[in-house]
Amino acid sequence: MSDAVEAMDATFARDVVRGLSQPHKSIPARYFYDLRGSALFEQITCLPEYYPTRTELALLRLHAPDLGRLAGDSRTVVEFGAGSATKTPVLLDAVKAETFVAIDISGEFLVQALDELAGARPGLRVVPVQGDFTQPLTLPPLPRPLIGFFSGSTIGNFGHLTAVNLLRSFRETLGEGALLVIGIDTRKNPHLLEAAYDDAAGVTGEFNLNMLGRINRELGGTIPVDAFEHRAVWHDGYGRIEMHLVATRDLSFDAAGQRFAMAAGETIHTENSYKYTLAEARVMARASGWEPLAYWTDPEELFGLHVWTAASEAGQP
Ligand code: AVI
Repeated sequence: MSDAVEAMDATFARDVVRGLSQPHKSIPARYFYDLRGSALFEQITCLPEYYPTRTELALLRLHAPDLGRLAGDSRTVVEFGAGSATKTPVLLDAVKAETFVAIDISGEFLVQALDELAGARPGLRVVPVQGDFTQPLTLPPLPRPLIGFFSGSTIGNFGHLTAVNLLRSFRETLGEGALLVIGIDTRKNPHLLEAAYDDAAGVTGEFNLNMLGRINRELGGTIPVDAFEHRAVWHDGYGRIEMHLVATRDLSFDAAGQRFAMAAGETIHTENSYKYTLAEARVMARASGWEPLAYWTDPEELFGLHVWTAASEAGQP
């Protein structure tokens, strides 16, 4: 086992033990994405109830000419995170990108995804950067100004303070004159939201339950996965969808070398997905060193595509 894999296992074990030892049990959502979890997430993005992916893609296509105009002479796109085989090419074409920088923690993923992109665009210079995009990064020398891309409303999976810190860190990484193209899911009818996170085919349930399967596979767990149910609830006060795993009976299990017990009805909180009004999204932009430049939504206002520009202190009294 490589040192990196061992360190990852140790972090996973520590986070699971910490999360399951709290009075309200939780496990960080980032642990959804093992190989099986990533494949299930891909399936989720195609579900009829899960509107974000297709709506954001349609907005990118519809506003490609506007994106091209706003980008001006910027020809370098920097994508934060795993990226999307369907959305990324639309932005690259819209701004006539000459250089594409993809930042992801998983080197393996990067190489595979970038090979595909580069294959289809022989003129594009592709620069993989393996790193943790939640921290400011020093990028290699690049033609500037840069266009950041953060799609899928991934920002919604972070709490407000963490989200602002993350966006501030993007601002620092991208530098003066940068643009950020960011997809942010909107607040809407709770029935639509709950259906999107609890689909009829049960794929989101499988995605959620896979977290327990992963603990069993990777951390020597004995969790009776069949004794858990998926639950997705909208919390209006917090402005977020919460995903939980509910114990359907009293049970106990081992995980990462520790014993845990749960009473029937007790839950493990696995994900928050925050939704933002336009006004809230703009406050978030300004709180993190960005100035809102453009905003597009679909006729039903299911999803928001925002373009922000790096705010400058120049000219401030
Ligand atoms: C990755 N992220 C933006 C998704 C979301 O909508 O919060 C994850 C997801 N969870 C359940 N369905 C999709």
